[in-house]
Amino acid sequence: MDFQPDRGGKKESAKATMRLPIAVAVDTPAASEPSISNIDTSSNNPYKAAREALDRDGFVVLSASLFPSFDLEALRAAASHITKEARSGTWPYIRTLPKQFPPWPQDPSHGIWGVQHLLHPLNTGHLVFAKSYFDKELLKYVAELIGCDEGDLTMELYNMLVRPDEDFSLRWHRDDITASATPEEELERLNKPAYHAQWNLALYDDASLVLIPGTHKRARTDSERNADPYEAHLPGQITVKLKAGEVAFYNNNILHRGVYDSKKERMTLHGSIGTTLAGEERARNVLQHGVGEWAKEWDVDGFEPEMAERAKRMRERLVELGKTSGDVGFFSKDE
Ligand SMILES: O=C(O)CCC(=O)C(=O)O
Ligand SMILES: [Fe+2]
Repeated sequence: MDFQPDRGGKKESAKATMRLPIAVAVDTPAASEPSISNIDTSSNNPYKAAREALDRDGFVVLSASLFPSFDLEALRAAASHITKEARSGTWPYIRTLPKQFPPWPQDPSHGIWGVQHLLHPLNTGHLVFAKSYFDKELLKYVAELIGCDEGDLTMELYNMLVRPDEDFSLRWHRDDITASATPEEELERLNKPAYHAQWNLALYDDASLVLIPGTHKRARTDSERNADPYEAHLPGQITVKLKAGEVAFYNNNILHRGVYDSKKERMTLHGSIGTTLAGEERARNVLQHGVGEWAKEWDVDGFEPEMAERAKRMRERLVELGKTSGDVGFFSKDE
């Protein structure tokens, strides 16, 4: 993880420009800026350290050494296979350019930036992906980061973010709070528990995720609110630089964007897990991706027994969420 110094927004309002001395102060890394957290095996209690960093900064990077059972080689092979199918139109669950949010048309002719539903039983590599999604060690972090028992964990999403064929970026956003939300509306959601753990597991080095630490706990400033949606440099932003095998957990309502380089291989597993404590708070964010449709038919054939048990229970909680929440619609259907 490197600090990426801010160069100031070009679209600041007159009001924001008047506060220039403060904006200049942000240019020099200040003591109040969150430290970049990279947790590894040298931590006495890496679970607690990860939770503290996530609560404080809204994201945390965990070293590959904390997940010895991840098989990068097998994951890369399965990832390449499904990506090839996705680009050729054989795998219908894709994120297509230039759309940012679901639903995505199933036509890959303008290129893709994501492959959806890695755990779908029709994906020939689904067991390889399941091994990483239901990994015992990963789930221990997930429960600690959410602040719930492992018995409360709910299966959500396992997708993959891939290199687009042309440079492409996502606008600044929070995953489940609209850009038009008032500061009060932003705070109403941000003051509640996150109720999920979302992560990026990089299979190749990845520097695509850009975020502003601390924005998971506060409303946007005037300059963030008034900035161009694709503003390249907002005060305090950092680029999350992951080496292959590293995992970044982040609160998906942190202010963030994706900036994608078509010349650089990207295969980053993008997962989320929820909790029964959330009630229906997560329903739209998860079910809008269509996971409910196949998860209810899914069995855990081929899983080793202990993992099958965990997976079955987590799957049941997802199916239950689908039943109780009914039609959830989409977060931002046309964007
Ligand atoms: O590319 C990334 O890591 C971020 C993706 C993202 O923000 C999203 O899918 O909402
Ligand atoms: Fe996002």
